[in-house]
Amino acid sequence: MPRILQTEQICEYHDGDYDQDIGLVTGGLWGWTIPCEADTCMWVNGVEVAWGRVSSNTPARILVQDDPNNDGDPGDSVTLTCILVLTQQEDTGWLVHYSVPPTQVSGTYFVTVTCNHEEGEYPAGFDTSSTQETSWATWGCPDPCEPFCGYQDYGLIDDFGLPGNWLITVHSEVLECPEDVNRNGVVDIMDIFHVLNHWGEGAGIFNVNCDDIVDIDDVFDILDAWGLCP
Ligand SMILES: [Ca+2]
Ligand SMILES: [Ca+2]
Ligand SMILES: [Ca+2]
Repeated sequence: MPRILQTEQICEYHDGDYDQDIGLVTGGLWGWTIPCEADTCMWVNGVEVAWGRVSSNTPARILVQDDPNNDGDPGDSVTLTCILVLTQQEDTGWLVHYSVPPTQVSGTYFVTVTCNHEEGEYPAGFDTSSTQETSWATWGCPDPCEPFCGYQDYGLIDDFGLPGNWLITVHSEVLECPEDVNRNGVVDIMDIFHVLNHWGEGAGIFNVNCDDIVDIDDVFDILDAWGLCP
């Protein structure tokens, strides 16, 4: 049964205009990142990216990452989801939509795009007409799904003399009736069994109250919501 998702939110800092593109001068693997805020428990389910001058269908990755200390600095980010995508509509300014497996986020989180490209390519679409000082870059890490490998080479692009905003747009939604973890329309003992089977895990469908761990508090939330979903 499909999840019932409602109340969409969008996170973006750009103005929609593709003014420039950015890549590593020598080519190689790097990442570009924006922070987002989830006021409540949200599920990221899609990301739009505008690609710069890079060969068509270049493999890239889209990451959803938690910010453990919620300070908006991605040096300590923890990857929740990392999906392989191919670049499309390169150098057109079109924001290409990619579906992301629903990923639970709360507080500050990040969306990062990583790409290993050739010298002379510039995969990251960039809006230079203003800056929200929220666009980060990272390089020097070998794993495309772990682009911030322990406070390595990274920073706000404004600090590198490149003020502007990445052309990234993030879509997220609130999950209705989160206590119904098996999504069958009723909150009952089966949901408690599912939670018990995932005891001690972190973010995900079984973490009903959206804190750091699946534990007794999630069971209490299920008991409080007992019965049919609204
Ligand atoms: Ca942080
Ligand atoms: Ca249920
Ligand atoms: Ca919990």
